[in-house]
Amino acid sequence: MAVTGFGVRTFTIKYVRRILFTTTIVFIFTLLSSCGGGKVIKKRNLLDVVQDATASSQFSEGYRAMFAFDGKIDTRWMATETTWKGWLEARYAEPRSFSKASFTCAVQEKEGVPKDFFIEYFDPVTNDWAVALEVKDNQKEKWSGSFEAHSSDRWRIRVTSVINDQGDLTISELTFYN
Ligand SMILES: [Ca+2]
Repeated sequence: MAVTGFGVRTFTIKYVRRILFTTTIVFIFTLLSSCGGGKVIKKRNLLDVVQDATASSQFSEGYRAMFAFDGKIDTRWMATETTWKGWLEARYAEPRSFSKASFTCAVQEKEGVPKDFFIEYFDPVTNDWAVALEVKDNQKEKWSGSFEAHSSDRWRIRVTSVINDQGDLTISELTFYN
């Protein structure tokens, strides 16, 4: 009897503990949801995601424009051979206000890394591209720069020369942000 009673008590305590644990989790989740914190973060992240990407050219299917916006350093966009210039555009679901840009090129000997380039946004008023920043003689594989904030759903980098022309124009990751 004593052993059975002990077994029932242990089982009951475990059961009550599980209910208490589940209730606490549900309570915390409800509390966070009512604050709206989680929803706001999710919405902001979705807006910052590049919806579509295009480029002046692509070397092959393995070097698509979208590969410069997938968050992976081992995938990249590359233009067609022998041009050493071109542009890479990010499109967003809604106009986004940005004041900074950065890129990373995971390549050897700075092959195909942008040297002279423009950061541009599409201006719906003039229906044309506008220059947010002009960069001359960049020598870094990991570049970042800031400029006066502009709002647009289309942002791009337009490159006119590369550091080492042994490789064609390429970018592993391009980011526009604030
Ligand atoms: Ca990538």
